[in-house]
Formats: sequence, C-alpha cells, structure tokens
Amino acid sequence: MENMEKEAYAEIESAANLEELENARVKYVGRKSELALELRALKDLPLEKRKAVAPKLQNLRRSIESLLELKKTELSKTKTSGQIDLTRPGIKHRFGHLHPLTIMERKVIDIFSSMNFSVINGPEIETEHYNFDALNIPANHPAREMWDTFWLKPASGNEKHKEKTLLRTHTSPMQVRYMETHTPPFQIIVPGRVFRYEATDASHETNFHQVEGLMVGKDISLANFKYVIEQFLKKMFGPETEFRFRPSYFPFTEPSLEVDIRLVGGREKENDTFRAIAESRKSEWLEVMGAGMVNQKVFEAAHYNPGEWQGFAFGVGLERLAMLKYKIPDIRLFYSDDLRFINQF
Ligand code: FA5
Repeated sequence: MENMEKEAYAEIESAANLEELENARVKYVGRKSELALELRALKDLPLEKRKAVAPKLQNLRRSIESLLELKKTELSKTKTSGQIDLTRPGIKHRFGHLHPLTIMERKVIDIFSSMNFSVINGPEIETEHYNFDALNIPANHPAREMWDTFWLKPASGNEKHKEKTLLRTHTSPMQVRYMETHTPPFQIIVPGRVFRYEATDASHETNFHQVEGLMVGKDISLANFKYVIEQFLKKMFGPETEFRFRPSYFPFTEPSLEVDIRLVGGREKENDTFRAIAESRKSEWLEVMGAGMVNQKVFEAAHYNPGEWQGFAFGVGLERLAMLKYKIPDIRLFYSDDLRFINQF
C-alpha cells in the first residue's frame, strides 16, 4: 500500500491534462482499483486486524481523492486561461436591419426620384398658420374636424403674441412652406411623421407617416397626376394592381379625390390578410391617399400671382402602403416592439 501511495501521488502530480488525471483516478480509487478491492475485503478480516487496517486504508483513499481534486482545479484553470478550445460553439452575431416603414419610405423615395421629384423635409411641430390657415382651413371651418389635433402649450412668457403650435396633422403644411421660397416649375415629395388625436384601430394610428407630393408648373393638369400616380402604384405593387380615383373633398384642393387600392374581388392581390382587412373595414378597397389640384387660395397664401400656376398635390399614408406590400393585417403591429414581427423584414 505504501508503494501504491507513492506511485499514485507521482502519477497525479505529473498528469498533464484532465484525461490523464481521470485515468489516474480510475486506477487508484476507481471501483476496480487495488484500494477499492482492499476496502471491500475488510469485512472478511478478523475484527482486531480490521480495526488496525481500516483507518489507514480510508485515510489513504481520502488523501488520494483530495490530491485529485486539487490537481483537477489546477488543470481546469490552465485550460481556460492557456488553451483555446476549438470545439466550443462560437458566439452568434446578430445583425440589425431596417424597420419595414424605413424600407417602405426608401422604396417610395426611389420611385419618385426616378420621376425627377426632389425629396424635402419639414418640421413636425407646426404653426396653426401652415397646418390650417394657409391651406384654406380657417378657425371654425368645419373641415378642421377632419384632423383631430394635438395642440401644444404655448411657451411661458409671451402667450399673447405667440402663434399657436401643434403636432402637424399631415405633411401638407410643407406645400406653402416650400412655395414661399421656391418658384415653379418644380416637383417635390415630403416624407414625414404626422400625428392625430384619434382612436386607433386596425388601419388608424395616432402617430403615422405620410409622403406629400407637390408638382407645380404652367400647365400641370389632373392627367399628369393620374399618370404619375399610376406609375407609382404599378412600380410599387406590380402592373396588375387595381386602384380607383374617387371624388372627395379637401379645402386645399379643387377638385379633390382619393385613391383606393383593391383588396378583394380583384385578380392578383386577393389573399387571407387582405380579406381580413377588407372585413374589418367593411370595404373591398383600402384608401391610401388624398389628392387633388392645388386650390388657388393655397397659391395666394404662398404669394404667387393669381392664376399664374397650376399643380397637383397628394398625401399618401406610408403605413397603408406597407400593409399592402407586406400583407400586414393591423397597423398597430408597426409600433408593437414585437420582435417576432420585426424580424421578418
Ligand atoms: C390628408 O391628410 C391630406 N393632407 C392629404 C392631401 C394632400 C389631400 C394633398 C390633398 C392634397 P387624409 O386625412 O385623408 O388626407 O390622409 C391621407 C392618407 O393618410 C390616408 O389616405 C391614409 O392613407 C393615411 N391616414 C390618414 N389617417 C390615418 C391614420 N389615423 N392612421 C394611418 N394612416 C392614416
């Protein structure tokens, strides 16, 4: 046993890795080791002899085991600090990606840029003048009710003289802002965030995005509008897309119209998502934009000579376009923070 003890200590000490250490453990304290056999044979010894031998054997086993433990800790440390374990799985890198509304905005910009429209930005905090009055929507005009507004508190100090401000309810205020500093002919689009104080449902949000369009020249007509919008919708949704122009009313256009895209009953577009949208809206069509020929009153607000210019304007809902493009049944998903939704894009 003494020989065995020395041999075991030497072998444990010289173990170069965990595998060699495990071999030493099996050899010296494993179930079939010499020591284990001796311990098992104790019961056959006469009592006196057993009393003399048993504690020695048990001590021997304990000290070999604690030496194994020490060596194991030592070898594990060198393993993590000194060696690279090529078999360990790597760390997966996650790449970010664009939000579906950003993708959609870029597609809209691409299409209109290809038709020579410039891209302009405007402020999200607007004055009452640009959001309403300059667009022929004076205070108390019933049309103000078309846009439920988030009004902002006036900055403290000069409440009396300061003009009322609000979160813009549409991108149309950029029409007059842009015309005040530019002379036609021009064609622009204005993508941006807009806000409305209204109840949400599957196709309405309080915070959404529009892309305003404005084309002004000497003889721009409704025919130009129809051509540009047809090109836009076909490039965006494919040549089979069915859409319609429907008469409507906006104080800042005359005549006014709205553009709807067909969800069900048509050829290409029909699918379960669209049927669900159509059912929740109780209509085969989804409205995507308001538009019309710029009202002369708006040109007047921009200080253009009366009657000198003609143009068309439109405001398209970006979320509505993305819902159609990606077959999204509910507008609220865009802002839901749900990674299962976001990661699909
Ligand atoms: C307007 O906002 C007008 N400024 C559009 C316009 C511009 C008309 C230029 C004439 C000339 P309307 O409120 O209908 O119109 O909104 C335009 C589009 O924004 C709608 O067709 C729809 O696609 C989208 N939209 C309107 N309200 C919401 C809402 N709550 N949630 C999501 N999208 C909306």
